[in-house]
Amino acid sequence: MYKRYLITSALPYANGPVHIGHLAGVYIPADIYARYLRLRGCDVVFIGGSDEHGVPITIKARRLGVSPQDVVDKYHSLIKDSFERFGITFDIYSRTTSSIHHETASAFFRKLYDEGKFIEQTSEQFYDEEAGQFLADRYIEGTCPRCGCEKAYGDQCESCGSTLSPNELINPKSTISGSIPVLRPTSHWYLPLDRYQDFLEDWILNGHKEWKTNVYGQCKSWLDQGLQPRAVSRDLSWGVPIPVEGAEGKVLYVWFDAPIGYISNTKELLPDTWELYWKDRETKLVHFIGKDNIVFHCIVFPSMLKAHGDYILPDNVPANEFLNLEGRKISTTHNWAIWLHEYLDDLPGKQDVLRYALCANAPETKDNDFTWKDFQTRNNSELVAVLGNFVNRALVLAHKYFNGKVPEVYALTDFDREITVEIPVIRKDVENSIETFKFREALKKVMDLSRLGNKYLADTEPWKLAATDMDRVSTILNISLQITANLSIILEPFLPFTVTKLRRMLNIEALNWDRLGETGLLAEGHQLAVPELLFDKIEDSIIEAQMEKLEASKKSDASAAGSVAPQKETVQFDDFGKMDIRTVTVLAAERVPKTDKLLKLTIDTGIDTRTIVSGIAEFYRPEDIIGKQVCVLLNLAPRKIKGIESQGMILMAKNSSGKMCLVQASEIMDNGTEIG
Ligand code: B3M
Ligand code: ZN
Repeated sequence: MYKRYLITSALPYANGPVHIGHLAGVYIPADIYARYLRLRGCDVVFIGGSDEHGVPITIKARRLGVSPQDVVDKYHSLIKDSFERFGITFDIYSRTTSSIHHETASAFFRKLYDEGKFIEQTSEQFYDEEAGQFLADRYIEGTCPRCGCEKAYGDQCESCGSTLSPNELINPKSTISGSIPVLRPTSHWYLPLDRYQDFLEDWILNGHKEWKTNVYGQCKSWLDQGLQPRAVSRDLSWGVPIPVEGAEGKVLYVWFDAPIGYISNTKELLPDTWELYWKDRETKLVHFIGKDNIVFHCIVFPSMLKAHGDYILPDNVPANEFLNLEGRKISTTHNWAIWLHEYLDDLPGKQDVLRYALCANAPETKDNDFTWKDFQTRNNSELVAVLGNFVNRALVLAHKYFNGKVPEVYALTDFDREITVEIPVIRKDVENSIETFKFREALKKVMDLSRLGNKYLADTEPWKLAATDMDRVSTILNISLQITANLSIILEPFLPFTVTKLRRMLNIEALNWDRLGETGLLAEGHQLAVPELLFDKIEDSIIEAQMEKLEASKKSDASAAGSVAPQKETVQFDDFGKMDIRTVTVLAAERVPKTDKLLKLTIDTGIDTRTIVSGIAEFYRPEDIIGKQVCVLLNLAPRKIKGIESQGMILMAKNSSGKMCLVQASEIMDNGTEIG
């Protein structure tokens, strides 16, 4: 064993909530590992945090008309709270917008810069002259050269899935101003990964043959292709500013600063001793991540650490594959996910059921599928029928025959011995599995201990002996209860909430891992508490409700993907003629306080100046709309909205997924011009 352990788990982007895929792939395995090592008395630091930089966050902010800081503040607390409620035992969960992170990442860059570890290169990149800024690939939209979809992004077409580069787009347009971007030279710093090729080949391909095959294989394929320099800076205003003179308007590339977040968060947690965890060779560093992050954790970050020189390298990177949901890829954009905060509200008190189902079905060696049916079966046929049933029988019988006191052991039979010698064997197996990052195998063996208990009770049938041989009943129940006490140790890394309940029922304190295997954990005569059920059966109606919820999101997504609303009833010309629709100009605009969707607009109608409240704040910021000429239904009866009288309605095009845009005349007309 190592002297200390530094466990990191990928820092989720703070631009959306976390879902079951995150939990299964990263946080549950990392938490099991951390809890296990702590139980063994090891010195462990478990680091988590939010990744709060990067272009998608700025895009989300722009779309919502709020600042990137607002976006990350909201999701950082939501994510942090979800993890806490699932019992993920981070020693710290911090964030990359913290000042300590900005300082740490900045100093890291500066040291490499001063030592000449970067190369500087100039390239041509798209620039928005109207907005006065360089455009990240995501900010450029155009026609996909492969499938003709008109809404492809500069880095990817979501319609056909092709990876693109912005100069392949036909008719590229800036999504910030709508103008046509031009190419402009810009210079950036690159980490010359090719210089680390030999070191990486030796370190990974020769030195870490024990890594999981998916991880090792991905690294080998990157290395076989030959590594290229990678840019570590971006022209963007959101991120850690590049600490070099003349680099105004440039920030660290998010994948340069994010892994440094592991270091910053350790520093924040342990201001005086953090270096022991990052620089002492007797520390074992393990990164828990998903498979899309392998190259950054096995190739890029180790090269950064190597370039810096002072740091240890990861000992292992047990990356997982992906978890699908009911046969489809989990997707935030298509709302195909089980969000952790919603699960916690919909199925209160069932954290361990999900922890169990996700671990039992973890995508360790290949992509796996989560289904609600499997979740129900895992609960009903394994947690309830095996684990819960055994514990309940042992406790109920002890209450029935011995008033809830742990009974004495009389003569042991060969069968009793056969059963009890199994416990240390299971313990060894579980240790081996956890230490080699095979958590589903470990959990299976943990469940073998409750299967063993069930088998013991089924074979000895103490309830049949009560009339004839109370000494034997006493021995059998003592052994059964000792097994439940062993379960309270071995289950802890996996099902911590259940263990708390179990300990309460057994009326014992937490026991260390090294006690696991003993048959005298509960003293004879020890008073047990009243038994409760460890798990409840999950009825079909609960599962059906969750399935319906998913189906509903599928339907709304299908309509978003192109179907249009059917034509409304026929109206007569006179009906239409009653509507007074005109061109008007927006003079002023402001957000309506305490709402996400509403803007208060002051408009010049050509007749008068009036106020209209419009639900477009998700799509337009006040400054985007001031000065625009738009179309308004003038003679709509006035209505009070949030206490403001709205005199008319701005015309908007709205698709079935709720996206809206303004309707405008194709040329500027006088205000008050009638439309018909
Ligand atoms: N933010 C990427 C992801 O969620 C990411 C990981 C950073 S770990 C330093 O896939
Ligand atoms: Zn395409």
